Formats: sequence, structure tokens, C-alpha cells
Amino acid sequence: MTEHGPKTYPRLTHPFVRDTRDEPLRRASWEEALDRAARGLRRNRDAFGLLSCARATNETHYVAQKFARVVMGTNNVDSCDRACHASSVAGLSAVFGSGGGTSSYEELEQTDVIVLWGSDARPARPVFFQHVLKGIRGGARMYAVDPRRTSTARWADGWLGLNVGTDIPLAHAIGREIIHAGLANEAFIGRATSGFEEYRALVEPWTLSLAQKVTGVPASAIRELAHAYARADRAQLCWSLGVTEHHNGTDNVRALIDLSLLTGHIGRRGSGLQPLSGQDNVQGGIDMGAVPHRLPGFQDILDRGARLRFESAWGAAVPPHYGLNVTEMFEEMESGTLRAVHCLGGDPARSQPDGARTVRRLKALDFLVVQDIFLTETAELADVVLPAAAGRVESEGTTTSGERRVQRVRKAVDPPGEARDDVGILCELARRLGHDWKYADAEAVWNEVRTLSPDHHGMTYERLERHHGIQWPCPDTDGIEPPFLHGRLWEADPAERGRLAPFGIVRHDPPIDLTDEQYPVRLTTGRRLDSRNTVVRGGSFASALRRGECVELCPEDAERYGVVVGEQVRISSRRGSVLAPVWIDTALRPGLAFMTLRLPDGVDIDRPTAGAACPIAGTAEFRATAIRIDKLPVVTYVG
Ligand SMILES: Nc1nc2c(c(=O)[nH]1)N[C@H]1C(S)=C(S)[C@@H](COP(=O)(O)OP(=O)(O)OC[C@H]3O[C@@H](n4cnc5c(=O)[nH]c(N)nc54)[C@H](O)[C@@H]3O)O[C@H]1N2
Ligand SMILES: Nc1nc2c(c(=O)[nH]1)N[C@H]1C(S)=C(S)[C@@H](COP(=O)(O)OP(=O)(O)OC[C@H]3O[C@@H](n4cnc5c(=O)[nH]c(N)nc54)[C@H](O)[C@@H]3O)O[C@H]1N2
Ligand SMILES: [Mo]
Repeated sequence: MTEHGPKTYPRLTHPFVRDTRDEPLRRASWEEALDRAARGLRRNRDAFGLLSCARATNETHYVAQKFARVVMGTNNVDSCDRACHASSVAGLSAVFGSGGGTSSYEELEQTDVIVLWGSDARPARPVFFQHVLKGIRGGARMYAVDPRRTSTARWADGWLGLNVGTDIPLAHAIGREIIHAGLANEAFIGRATSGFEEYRALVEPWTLSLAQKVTGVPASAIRELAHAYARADRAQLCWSLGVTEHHNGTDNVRALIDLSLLTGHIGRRGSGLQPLSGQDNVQGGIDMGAVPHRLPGFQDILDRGARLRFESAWGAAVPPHYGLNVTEMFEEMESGTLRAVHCLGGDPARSQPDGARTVRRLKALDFLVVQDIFLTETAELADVVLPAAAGRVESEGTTTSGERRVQRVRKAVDPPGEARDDVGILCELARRLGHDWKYADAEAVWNEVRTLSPDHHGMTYERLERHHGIQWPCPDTDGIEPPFLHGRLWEADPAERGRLAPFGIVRHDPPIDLTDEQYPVRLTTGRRLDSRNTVVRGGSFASALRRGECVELCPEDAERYGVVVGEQVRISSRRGSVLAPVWIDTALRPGLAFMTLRLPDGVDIDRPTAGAACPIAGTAEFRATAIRIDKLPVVTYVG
């Protein structure tokens, strides 16, 4: 039986190396660790991948992708964007050509309707949610679309408690109702979009009553949201993991974007789309090119002109084809074509779907370097561990928030022990591999970004300070663009309007892991205020019960299973089973259970079925596991 005690990782204060795989890590000097890292990477130049850290600075992301492309000659570079934000980027890019949210947080206070779709923003996004609250206080109506009646949903004027994985039927029914009620914005559709007739035919079967049957949301609630959204002068549609972490995450995103095209809630102040990105600098990772298909500033790897610009600035060739994303990198580890990994932040041993298999794959690598601020589970498997300074408080640089705002971060404290700045570590490694990059400081890195990414060109450090951050695009050093994107769609002149925004023609596709008699309960996962991604740090929890992990059930289900708060139960999916104490929460409904993303001992009960990942974005279906809950013969309590 597994105990779910809190796990504390020690902060790294000096490098480690391992002499052979059978020996434990031992303390090493920087010289030795860097030399070894360079040797291990050199012999794997043709089989290398780099995972960049969504908590590090833009400058780190930029140098990391340059390291992969220039020093190692590969586009195999990615970050945890794959886990949560990639489907949003893929969906938005397909429609509008760039993958950022179209609105700003301040516009939540300048709007009439806010829809929060699949996001428990109150605990997970407190800064964003403050703006939502101000919007509500200013008179905006708020709707929450979430299987659970979360603490976020408790602030809503309307809660649409849909069945997990039925977002497309719900969106289609809203679309159909808008069309049938004569509320579609025909002028905007005709002027700025393509594919409307096909969309109309696609949503036509989704009557309110069919949608009620499939989604579990009362027809009246669907109708109310459709009318409120379409009639509003200005409306914000915001979404997050409840939409993206599905095997058809990009399709889900397209179904939501369709609603904005249908109503013209895009490209105007107060009207737009906000895909809530996850980690503090996940957006920056994508913008800085720490992705396998884009150079910094969203420039496509397949665009020869873009490649040439980077090649002449970097003095090195850029591989002219897409690299592997995180999901694909882990698959290629299995086949042996990817043999060395530089893991810069991130703890894939805990965060990748299928933990046991991930650990096996990492162990089978010829060479693993981990550059982190903590001795994570992944670091425990590494050949070389390099201690980094925390990007947020121990180094200089910039980060980019979910509203595309680039902000300065400053060094407030010294890194502990021998820990060093991420950029400096990468430059030392590059030097050992034949590339002497001379960056005097973070600003020098940033100025290189500015010469290569037109969207960032106008953002000098001085201006970023003066304006308290600037949103991209910022092409000029003397202007600030409006806070929302795609205003061009409203231009009267077709030449100014540019390319049309296509409706997405996407169909309902239920979760891969179906519930049945043996596994009758739907487990979904999400965040809690008192836990943070892969890291469960001891002592930080408010409640003793939650120091470990618990499974949340509604009172009716608890009664049905004859269990009470604190009682251990066995939770089994088709892929494994764990013990966890019960917590009773009226946010849940019968047949729906909830946990955070990971048990502290590393057993991932929400481990997706093999292959259950979005084929476009590579995001795994973390949100929909079929489980069974069994009362134990002998009752034990935790608390
Ligand atoms: N089962 C399941 N798994 C999931 C999810 C789920 O819902 N269910 N959700 C997924 C999601 S949304 C995400 S974002 C991922 C997160 O997956 P990861 O990114 O792997 O996990 P984090 O815990 O966020 O890891 C951040 C790491 O960065 C390190 N770090 C922090 N700051 C710095 C820095 O400045 N420099 C360096 N070098 N390192 C730094 C931290 O010590 C930590 O180890 O997990 C995904 N995995
Ligand atoms: N306290 C805290 N804050 C965090 C994090 C953390 O670990 N702790 N992690 C950060 C990261 S990396 C991320 S990506 C964000 C995540 O931020 P959010 O996505 O806002 O937070 P989650 O709790 O993951 O929200 C997902 C919601 O989707 C709902 N949901 C589940 N299935 C479905 C479905 O099929 N359809 C719909 N519509 N909804 C569904 C869940 O009930 C849940 O309320 O949070 C960030 N902030
Ligand atoms: Mo995330």
C-alpha cells in the first residue's frame, strides 16, 4: 500500500554527476559537470532534444532554443506548453495566424459578458480573476462552463455543469441557437469569415434538447448563455484546461472560436478570446521559439526567408523542417532515435502522462542533463545535474503573461550556494561545444531578440520599465498598439482586412476512456489553491487531510459507497489503482470525482490511455479517466 506523504525537494546548491548509471549522484565542481555535460551532448548531436522551462525568463527560452538549433543542429525543442496551452495556440493560429489571446485583462472590466469555459480561475489564476471580479462589480454577467460547481462558478450568474468531454456539442448548440434566434452577426460573418454555410449545416442537428441529453446541461441554461453572449455589445470568451487537455483539444478550441466569429466578438475593445495559459512564462516559451515549428516571434521554420534572417544573425544553419514536440520526443526515446535530453526546468518524470513508462524511457537514454532549481525526480535520474538560479527572483530578464504582456523581472536575492543563472549555464555549455556567445547581460540577449522578432522590436528594457510592461505586437519604439488583436477584421477595405477567419468544422468525439459498469465514475482533474503542479512541498498545506491527496465526491456518492470524510478508498482505473482519502464537496455531481493532477507518490491515476493525445497539439487527455471506487474492508482514516 502506498502512503501519500508530502514530498519535499531540496534546493540545488552545487552540481552533481554520476560516474556510472549504477552509482548514486555525487557532488562535482562546475568545471567537471559542464565538461561531462558537453561530452555527453557532443556524442549525441544527431539524437538530441531540449525541454525548456515555462517558469524561466524569455531570455532563457531564447538562448535555449538557439542552443538546440545552432549548437545541436536540431529543432527538437519544446516546453510544458504541450501539456496545457498548445491546443489553444494551434487553434488560434489556424484561424488568425498567431497564437496569442486576442484580448487583455483590463478588457474584462470593459465588457458586458464574461464566459469562463473549463477554468477554475479563482484558485488557479488569482491575478486574472481579480479582473473578472472587477468586471462583475462593474455590471458584467459571468457564466461558468465546468462539470464542477467550482468556487469560480459560485461567482457566476449562470453555471453550465456539462458532462466531461461534451464541450463541442454544447458549443454547437449555442451556435445553432444564436443562428435560429436571428442573433448571428451577418455583417461581420460576410465581411471577415469563411466557411459559414458549412458551419451552419454542421450545428443544425444540435437542438437544445439533443444537447441537453448529451451534455447534461438544461436546455434553458444553454439558451440563456447563447442569448446573453450574442446580444451583448461586448463579450469575453475565456478558456483553459477543461477545454485543452483532451484528445481533441484543438477541435474544442476551434468550436469556441467559432462562437466569436458567429457574433463578431473579436477584434474590438472589450470583445475577444482569452486562452488562459498555464505557467507564468509558457506564453514566452512559444513567443521565443522554444517550440519545434517556430522561430522567435512566431516565424515558421518552413519559411525560407525567416530561416535566412536567423541564419545570417546566428552564423549557423537552421534545420529546414519541424522538430519533435515533447510528446513525440518521449516516443522517439522508446525507439532509440532520441538518445540525449537536456531538461531545463520541468519534471517530466512526474508531469508526463504515464509516469512509470516515462521513467523507463528517461533511464534508457544515453545521456540526461537536468538544469533545475530543485533535485526533482527527473534530476535523480540524470547523468549531470546543474543548479540554476530561479528565473523569477534570482536573475534579470523578462517574462510574458497570458495577455501577451512582456514585463521585466529583477534579481532581488542572490542564488543559493553555487547556483548560476540559466542563460550563463547555457552559454558555458555552448562554449564547450564550439560557440562563443558573448552576452554581457540579460539585456544583451533581449536586444538580440528585438532585432529578430518584429513583434518585440519596440520593447526596449527602458520602455518595458516605463510602461510597466508592453504587450506584443510592439513593432515600433515610439508607439503602443491597442490592447486587443485582429482589429483588421473590421476594416471596410478588403485589402486592409487581409485573410479571412475560417470557421472550424469540428465534430463531437467523446473521451477515449469510456465509463461502463466496471468503471462507472468519471474522474476529472484540476488545480487546488494549496498544491502546485508536480511539486507538493511539505508544510505548505492548510489542511492536514489535504497534505496528501484526496478524492472528492459529492454527498450522494459518498452515501452510496458508505464512506465518510477522511476514509481511505481504493480508486482503480483500467491502468492502475491507488488509495486516497475521501473529501466530500458539493461542487461535484453524482458519477463525477475530482483530484489534482498527480498523487504525491507519483502514481498518476489520471494517466491517459495510450495514444489519447490531440493529434494536432500533442496534448494528452488528462481530464477524463473512467474509474471505480471501492470501500476498503477495514476502515482507515487519514487526518
Ligand atoms: N497527470 C497529469 N499530469 C499533468 C497535468 C494534469 O492535469 N494531469 N497537467 C500538465 C500541465 S498543465 C503542466 S503545465 C505540466 C507541468 O509540468 P512540469 O513543467 O514538468 O512541472 P512543474 O512542476 O511546473 O515544473 C517546473 C520545474 O521548473 C523548475 N524551475 C522553476 N523555476 C526555474 C528556473 O528559473 N530555472 C530552471 N532551470 N528551473 C526552474 C522547478 O523546480 C520545477 O522542477 O504538467 C502536466 N502534467
Ligand atoms: N494553485 C495553483 N495554481 C495553478 C497551478 C497549480 O498547480 N496550482 N498550475 C498552473 C498551470 S500549469 C495551469 S495550466 C493552470 C490551469 O488552470 P485552470 O485550467 O484554470 O485550472 P484547472 O483547475 O486545471 O481547471 C480546469 C477546470 O476544467 C474543468 N473540467 C474538467 N473536465 C472538463 C471538460 O470536459 N469540459 C470543461 N468545460 N471543463 C472541464 C475542471 O472541473 C476544472 O475546474 O493553473 C495554473 N495555476
Ligand atoms: Mo499548465
